Amino acid sequence: MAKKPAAKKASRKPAKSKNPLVGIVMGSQSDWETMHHAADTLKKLGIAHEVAVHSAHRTPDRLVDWIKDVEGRGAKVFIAGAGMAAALPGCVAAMTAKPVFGCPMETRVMGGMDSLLSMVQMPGGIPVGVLAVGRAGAVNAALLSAAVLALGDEKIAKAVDKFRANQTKAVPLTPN
Ligand code: RP5
Repeated sequence: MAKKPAAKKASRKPAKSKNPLVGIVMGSQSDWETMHHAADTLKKLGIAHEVAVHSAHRTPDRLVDWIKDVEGRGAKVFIAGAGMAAALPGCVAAMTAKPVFGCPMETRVMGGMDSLLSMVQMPGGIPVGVLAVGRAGAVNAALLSAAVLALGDEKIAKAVDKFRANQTKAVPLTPN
């Protein structure tokens, strides 16, 4: 009988980017299905970023270490995706004064309402900018990060303008 190929193990070695401007973190591998849209959008805009999985509940120490490390390497904005209790963006915001955008994951039991309400109810003083549940929120978190960076970076500003112009051009006048 043919041997089954061994299941791919989750990477234990973090893939460090050289000079990431945006740090994308998610609470679980299961969030990547949605969060890759944030990374894809930053890639389209040519913005250096780093992607990591660190959970506020399951790997809190690792999360703290990563935030300090990636900020030290130049990250100016953070995007955090999480579902259910969704504490991750709030935890990131507690540890950095940089802008933090939260992406609520769609969930099986409550459709993402749990993630959204949990994420948006930050105590005054520690802000998290929360986007829409699911894919649209992940894309918009990247675009909002780009808009923040564009304030001080002409190249990124041009890339954002180009993205918006192409998006406008792609909207048909009539349905197919
Ligand atoms: C959260 O719990 C994660 O962000 C994820 O959305 C959710 C479920 O995690 P898994 O059980 O799929 O790993 O912390």
